[in-house]
Amino acid sequence: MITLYTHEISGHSHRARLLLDILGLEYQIERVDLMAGEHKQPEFLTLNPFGQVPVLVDDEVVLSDSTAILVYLALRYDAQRQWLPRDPLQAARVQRWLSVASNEVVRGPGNARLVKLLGAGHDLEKAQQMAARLYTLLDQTLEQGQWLVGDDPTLADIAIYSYTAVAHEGGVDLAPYPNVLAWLERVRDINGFTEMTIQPREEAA
Ligand SMILES: N[C@@H](CCC(=O)N[C@@H](CS)C(=O)NCC(=O)O)C(=O)O
Repeated sequence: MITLYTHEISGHSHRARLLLDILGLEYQIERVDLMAGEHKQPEFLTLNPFGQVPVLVDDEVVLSDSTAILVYLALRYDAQRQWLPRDPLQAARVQRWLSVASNEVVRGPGNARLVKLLGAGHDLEKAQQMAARLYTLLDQTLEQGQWLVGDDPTLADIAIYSYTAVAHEGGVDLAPYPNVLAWLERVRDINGFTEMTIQPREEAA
């Protein structure tokens, strides 16, 4: 059985959850109370010494880092290799966007959202400027095609989606980026898609 340790406010966690849902995998959610500091307690640190969600447990496998989890799930459970293509150049292009998801997305829209939602001590103006630069480039990329890499959605789209969908929560307006807005809708149309704002499963039950 797969278990995903998450918190509902976490865009990193949503990436992992989104792929689990799209692949139609059975899994359970273990909510980690970030506000209560549960992620820094010894029990959780044995799963991820960095003290961060998400963490995926799949039988004997314990894996942290959202993009690492995406790669693992795609290689293990997507026999068609749609989500992480076999072609070396396409795979490298997907990796390029996974790096953007771990860097520019976090430092831009991610940090702006943390300031606005939780009062985190990041420089809001700088984060919003980084977001504007990121979405200008993303908009240009999406002028060339429907998806970030190739003709079908890949891990690249999943990894960039989660924080982009809630960019407004960090005061980042996506109206100037029509290609990004249209792409968000295309991601929402993928079979199995689930939005980040849904209740954690144990509370919804
Ligand atoms: N590189 C990690 C970053 C994960 C991350 O920053 N998670 C946040 C929640 S969105 C967290 O757990 N923060 C708590 C902390 O860093 O203390 C990933 O991609 O999963």
